[in-house]
Amino acid sequence: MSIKHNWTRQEILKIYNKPMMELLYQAATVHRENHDPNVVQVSTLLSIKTGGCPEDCGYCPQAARYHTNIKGNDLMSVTQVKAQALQAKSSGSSRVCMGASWRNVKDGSEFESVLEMVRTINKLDMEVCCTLGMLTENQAQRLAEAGLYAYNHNLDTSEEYYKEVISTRGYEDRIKTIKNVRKTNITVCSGGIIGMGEKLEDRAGMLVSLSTFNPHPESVPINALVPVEGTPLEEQQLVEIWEMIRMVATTRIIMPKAQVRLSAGRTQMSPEGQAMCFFAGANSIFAGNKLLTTPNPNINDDMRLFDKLGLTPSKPFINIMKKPVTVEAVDSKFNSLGEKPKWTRPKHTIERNENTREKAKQTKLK
Ligand code: SAM
Ligand code: DTB
Ligand code: SF4
Repeated sequence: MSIKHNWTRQEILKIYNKPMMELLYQAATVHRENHDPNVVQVSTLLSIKTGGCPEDCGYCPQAARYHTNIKGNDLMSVTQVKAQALQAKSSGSSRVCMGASWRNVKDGSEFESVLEMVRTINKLDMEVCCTLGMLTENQAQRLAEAGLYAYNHNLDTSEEYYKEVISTRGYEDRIKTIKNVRKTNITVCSGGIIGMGEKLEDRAGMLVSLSTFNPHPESVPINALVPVEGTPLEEQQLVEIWEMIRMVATTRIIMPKAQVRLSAGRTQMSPEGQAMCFFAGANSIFAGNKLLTTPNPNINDDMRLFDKLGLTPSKPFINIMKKPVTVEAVDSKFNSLGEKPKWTRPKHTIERNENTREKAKQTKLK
């Protein structure tokens, strides 16, 4: 089947709502036509800057305005990052994804350190991914020169439901950031979260936004909400495994070449449930005891599951893109522009977020 970039919500919902056995058969067929079904890519997350974020994302334990039990820290050093990357490599991981609790990247010494982290990990022959918030074209070019393999920036949900979860940043800016990444050789990693109280139409809406990008994102993380105490979404019901399977299968069918990543929420899933997600077309996971701030299955349990299912972790750089060449800082063609981009702040009121913020203020006063 040729790659399609004009999927509609109706078409996507029709796939999502198929009888389960039909859906699984179609997704597994598309998966085999486009990938080795016995190979799963393994990424390790590393929170290089944790907590204290100014944004109001209703799902996120790192938003400073809510009261969660996150121990924040300053930006990690390049040496610390190198040590963690080596550890990830020895446990079978082919990619390190560095996350920062930032609204957007700011030019300056911290960004220079991140560029050095990218150079360092690329030289270890691992794929390097970053998720640092909104990004200008110049910043994307500088990351590409340093040897970045992928940039993660999630749409999270549909444009309509996004407004009910986040008020401090706009959907358009997220799309703009992805387009800025596309102007470089960096691959795009973009997906979202299910289980935030959205309708099936919103899940389909998010998949419309992702699948109308041409080319499609090279990787699509599907997260199940991890409801964290103190966040506005703390009381959300856990996503049923069937919903995760349907979402993974639908993503696989409409974006056949993408790496579909079974992301947050795996501690809530049984080994059998995860196996069904792999059958439905998931071919990547986040491994390691921690995601950014919340628990993740133990790597030994993951490797035992791989053994039982006959799955092997993939080697780095076997997908679309070859290993990027790192340009050293002194040879860089792109200077820091000291930009101060005006990313939007919609600032509408989300009652759930406001109430949680108020509750947090009271708790902090006590
Ligand atoms: N600050 C940057 C940003 O927002 O783009 C990067 C880090 S942010 C934590 C990366 C992604 O993690 C979010 O876009 C969201 O999809 C996911 N995420 C955050 N908290 C989550 C949670 N509680 N459950 C599931 N996914 C979550
Ligand atoms: C993605 O889609 N999921 C990861 C990664 N990209 C950065 C993050 C999940 C975070 C889950 C909540 C936490 O651990 O803080
Ligand atoms: Fe900040 Fe990113 Fe969390 Fe939003 S998702 S609060 S931007 S760390």
